[in-house]
Amino acid sequence: MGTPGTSTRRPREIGSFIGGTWRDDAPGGRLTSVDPARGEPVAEALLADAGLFAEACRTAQAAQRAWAAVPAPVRGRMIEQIGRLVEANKEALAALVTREIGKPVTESRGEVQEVIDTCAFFAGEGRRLYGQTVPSEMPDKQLFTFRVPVGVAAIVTAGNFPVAVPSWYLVPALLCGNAVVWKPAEYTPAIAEAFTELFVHAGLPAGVLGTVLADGPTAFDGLSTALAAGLVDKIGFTGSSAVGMRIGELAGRHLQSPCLELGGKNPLVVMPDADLDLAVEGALFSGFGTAGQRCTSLGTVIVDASVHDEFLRRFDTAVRSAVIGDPTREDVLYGPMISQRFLASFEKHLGLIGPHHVLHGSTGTGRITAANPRRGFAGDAEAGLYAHPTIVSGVRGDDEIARTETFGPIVGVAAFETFDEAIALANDHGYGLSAAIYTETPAHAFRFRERVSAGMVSVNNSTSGAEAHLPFGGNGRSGNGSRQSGIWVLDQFTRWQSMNWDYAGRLQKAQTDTAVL
Ligand code: UN1
Repeated sequence: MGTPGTSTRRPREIGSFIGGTWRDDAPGGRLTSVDPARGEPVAEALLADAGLFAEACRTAQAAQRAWAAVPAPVRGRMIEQIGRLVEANKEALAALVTREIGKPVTESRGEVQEVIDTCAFFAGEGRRLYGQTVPSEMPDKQLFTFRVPVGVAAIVTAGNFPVAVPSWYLVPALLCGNAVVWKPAEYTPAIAEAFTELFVHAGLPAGVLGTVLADGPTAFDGLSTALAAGLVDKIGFTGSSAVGMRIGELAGRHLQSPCLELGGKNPLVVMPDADLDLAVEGALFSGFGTAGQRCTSLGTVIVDASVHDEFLRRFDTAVRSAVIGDPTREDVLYGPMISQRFLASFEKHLGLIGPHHVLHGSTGTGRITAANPRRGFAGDAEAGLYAHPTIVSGVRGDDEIARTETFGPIVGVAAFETFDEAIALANDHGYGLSAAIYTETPAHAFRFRERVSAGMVSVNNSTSGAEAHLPFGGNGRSGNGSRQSGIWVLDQFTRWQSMNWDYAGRLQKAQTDTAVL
């Protein structure tokens, strides 16, 4: 018998999905996912080992050829059907995202909507997937280009966007005629199962999509084995820059170029002519929304010295009055950290606060508990993994806190005197994902766009909130220049093949038989 108030019910077990069936073995051990707002178990992941990962890749490879032979418009119809199913289950899927990772339900709905939008975009792409006809330098000869699927795509995603970011890979990869092995975050087994089921119910042939629950090091070993055996043709990875670098090295040894979407230290510049209330709203959302657990979360606000104190005063007021707590409420700015690991990592980053910094935004730092309370808190502080919001002012360019991704509800504020200083603060951390500027002057906005090293630039909008049909990705430590979403991701999941067709009836040699006028 359990102690009073403790549930003895075992959570549901979820294994990997390989070749059209759910496995019930756990060669890599077990892991319980926990509702981070309530501390209750959600599901138990039956983890795979490296061998099972490689087996999933082999199964995918065997299924890929037949899938590639399905006409692209028909594959597009399948994507359309996946989108329809996701839409019909939007509320349930959003509720599950909220339950397993603590994302506020309004944002979970937005995340599911992003999946629907991605499906809508790529369903139509099935009828385009254009190649080209290209003129030849020789007479009686025609050149063509075709997009060819790469083969098997191994996709490894993080748990902070457990359905939207996977959809950015899975949907275009499948549309292009690839088979996919997806390794979701091992601490989101219930979401991974539900998401996989939606793809399967749309009618995807067995083996074309495999889902492997494994921890990071095991997946890395599995990937290594599968690459050596020629079972993987493209890796897609969203996660930390440190792991991304290791994946890049591994892929490079097999002459592969992975699609890497990594960390960020995203700046938001406030010019003297900015609408300060709008800038505060943007900083609040991108700094503290989802508890700062996005790769596009705001890192440092870089404020013109003439408006610095006023901006800080308003930002502090906004953060203090924001509702933090139970993610099932419609009004919370943010809920708990995704898991104990995310909370612990965030708390470690609080050590980056130095003696010259000043804290704002809250009455405490670290975890919100009864002993370390926060005014206006709306949740079960003892059971949930809630963290105080923290604003740190007095940040300088060479501070660790200005250069390190913190992945939690902490935002730095730095002052600048000249535009060059603002650009240096915005760039010198080495990441290059997303950057925002608040200004009423078009010239400032365009100069910023030109000089900031970021894959995505916002003017008078926050650093987060990408749209499903714009290129997504970063430079420097944020990635390897690959881009996701929209038509640009097609270059990740297809390779260009050219064909030349000579109807001259004699051998024409390029460069030699070229007519010179
Ligand atoms: C991520 O955090 O990995 O731009 C992606 C955004 C989201 C995607 C973030 N739609 O905020």
